[in-house]
Amino acid sequence: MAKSSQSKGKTKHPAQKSADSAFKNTDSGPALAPDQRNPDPAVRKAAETARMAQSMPYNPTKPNEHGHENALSPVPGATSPSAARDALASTLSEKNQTKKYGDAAEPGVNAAGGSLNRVRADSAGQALTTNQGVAVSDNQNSLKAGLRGPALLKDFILREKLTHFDHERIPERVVHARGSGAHGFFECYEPLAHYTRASIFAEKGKITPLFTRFSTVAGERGSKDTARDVRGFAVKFYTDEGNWDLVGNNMPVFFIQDAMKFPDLVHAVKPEPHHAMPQAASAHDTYWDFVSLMPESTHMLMWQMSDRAIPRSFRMMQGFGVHTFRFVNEAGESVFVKFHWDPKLGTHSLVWDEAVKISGADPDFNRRDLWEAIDAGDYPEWELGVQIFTEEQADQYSFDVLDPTKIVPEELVPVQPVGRMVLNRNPDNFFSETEQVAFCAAHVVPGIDFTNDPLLAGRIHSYIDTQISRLGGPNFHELPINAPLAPIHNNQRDGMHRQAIHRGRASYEPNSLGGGCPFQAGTAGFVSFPEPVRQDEVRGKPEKFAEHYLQARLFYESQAPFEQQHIAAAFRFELSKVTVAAVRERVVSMLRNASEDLANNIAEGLGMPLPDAMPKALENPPTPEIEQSPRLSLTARPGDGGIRTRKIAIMIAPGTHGASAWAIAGTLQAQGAVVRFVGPRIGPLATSDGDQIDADASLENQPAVLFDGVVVPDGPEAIDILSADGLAREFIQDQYRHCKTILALGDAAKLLKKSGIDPDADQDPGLIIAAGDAKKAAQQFIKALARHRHFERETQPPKI
Ligand code: HDE
Repeated sequence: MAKSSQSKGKTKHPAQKSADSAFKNTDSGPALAPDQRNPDPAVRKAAETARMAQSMPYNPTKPNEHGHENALSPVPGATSPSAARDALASTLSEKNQTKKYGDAAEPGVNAAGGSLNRVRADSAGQALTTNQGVAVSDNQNSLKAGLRGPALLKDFILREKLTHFDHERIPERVVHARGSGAHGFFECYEPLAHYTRASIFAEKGKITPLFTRFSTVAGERGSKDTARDVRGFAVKFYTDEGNWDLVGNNMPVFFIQDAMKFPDLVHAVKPEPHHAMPQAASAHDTYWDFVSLMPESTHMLMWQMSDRAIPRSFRMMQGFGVHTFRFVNEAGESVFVKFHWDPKLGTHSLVWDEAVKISGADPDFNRRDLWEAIDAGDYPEWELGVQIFTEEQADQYSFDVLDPTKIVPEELVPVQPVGRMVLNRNPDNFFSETEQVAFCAAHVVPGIDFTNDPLLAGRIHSYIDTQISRLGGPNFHELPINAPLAPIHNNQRDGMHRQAIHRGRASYEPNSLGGGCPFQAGTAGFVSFPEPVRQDEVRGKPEKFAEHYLQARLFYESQAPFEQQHIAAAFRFELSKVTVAAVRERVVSMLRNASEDLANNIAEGLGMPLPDAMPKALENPPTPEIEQSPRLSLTARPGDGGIRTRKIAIMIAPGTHGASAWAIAGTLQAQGAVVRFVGPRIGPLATSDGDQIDADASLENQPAVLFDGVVVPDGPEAIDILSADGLAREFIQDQYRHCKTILALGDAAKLLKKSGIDPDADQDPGLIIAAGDAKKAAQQFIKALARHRHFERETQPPKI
């Protein structure tokens, strides 16, 4: 029951000239303020309100709104804190309490922000209820007039359930619709105060919670994970000075230079509008038509056609902030900065044939991999690195650092590690967390600022705008996954789905009736870097943006030979899917400006004459600083050399030598590999030594593409069975074609032969034929597996 604690104070103080009740009206009032000493709550509230208003006879910070110096160091807003809580209350009745409306807001607290704990839900031991909390007696039947009679309109339980269901879907992200996320933390290595006042870099060992979402760009929400595509790499840091979203990709450059072209790019790559095909693929006419008319895309196309576009795992790809940003320190000094994420496990990719097959065998391949690793306690980790350089240095480069189609080569500015990210908590609920998380390139914190990159400018607008339609209104920041840990206090009010219940009546600033709160923070808040702007308003690009090919060449020339082959093969595949020959020709003519070798290779592969090179926008390009950057090859980042979380198939059949199979499984598991016994069917299979092995996967349900390596233990009977099984042979062939490590023990060499592989072939460190000791063979296998792939095996076309 509600109880009233409101005093009925009747005492009229001699100094008071008006009736107590005069201060209980919500309109009009006496000329004189009430006496401060009157104990009547309404009168005291009025008295305190009057005092606050009087204490601010004018706006004392008004003069600070003018002039350059003031603009650089804004002052905190004026406040008149009140010791009397009631004075700032919306209502005196806030003292009454029930279980639902609880107590008055805690001083200075907006409970709509903060930890996820306040909204976690668990139904253990609970009965089913409606959304109104009414227990549901029967969740099987609708309410009917008789057992065979009509359903009744008054069945509010059925209607609530169906209505909610009818509205379960929300618009998917226009790009990056398919994604997977996880919680984790960032740990700062050393203070970076010299460069930035960003609080996450303030102290050695400082931990900042975060949520990261990886995504593909073109495919719809239910599309496959292994499409050839850029991967989004978006991190929301819940810093103690507000949320910082580093919304990057797994490639350090972008297709276009200006936000004006983004809708065109996305329309071109998405399924073609007349027949809505192809899904999650750039291999179609409109895409190649557009990019070949936009030669600044050439550099990004090299990355997109490289193995970077088909990562083995989200855990094994780099991330980049792409744009040049600014660090700003306490003194207001700024340097340019580029952000890099480097995975501890190294950078590893799939091969195309494998990616295509995985999209059928397991469209959730990358999502499953991330989830399983975290749940197994193998927390993925990345190092955050920064490239820091000054504006003066940037002016000397042959390229413009505001051009997002260019990198700053590591040879020019090394990457310094500044901290690490560990993802150690899977979400409880995909929709509430991964789907509702709203990243925004405009979310920066004091110490991090934008540059004039014209692509970034458009992003600063676009992300909030898109969330408003995706998440249904302007209050998406209050969704638990988006709410900062730092307190939120402002005068923004109302709108769809508002959660915060604001106390008090002053929702404007400056105010005196709310004690001046919330007041502007002055230099403690975000102060934009005062970059001078003294130019004509124009629609155009700086001259250096006109150079489109040098870094595309740099990337191609920096790749290992097998990577170059993969790039050529990817162009060949994509362009072979184009139906308009002139588009194909245009792409090749554009590529001639980046690499004659590549253009030739593609033209030959497509059976077309080499077209003339496309005229360049900049006839006399500058001399590039470097022509090779070994760090651009995936091979430069092998990782820690371990095999943790690598998936290994141990192929068994009735008659497998059990002791060998167990010995190998044990050795691999001890190194952290994920071992699966794959049989012709799942379930227990008798071994040759009188044991049983319970196959947890079958050749039917887990094809080769889902494994990093295969071991075939010995046992003549088993090998005969497997050799006669087309699926087993195909398994071995795919493992071989995809350059994975294969270990055949004893008789298992026969299965290799039956699969068309010459087991005597030397020069292939990934093909291990071992006679006896299974444990020793396992060690050899581990060493070979740590190389990820054995591309020396690869031929064009594939032998197997
Ligand atoms: Fe995005 N981008 N983008 N983008 N982007 C979106 O925001 C946009 C760009 C990136 O996991 C959208 O919430 C414009 C570059 C990622 O939720 C949208 C331009 C980079 C994600 C949007 C760009 C990115 C998005 C769609 C050019 C790498 C997924 C849904 C001016 C640095 C984040 C949404 C997540 C998502 C707009 C270019 C990365 C429409 C206008 C460059 C990782 O707001």
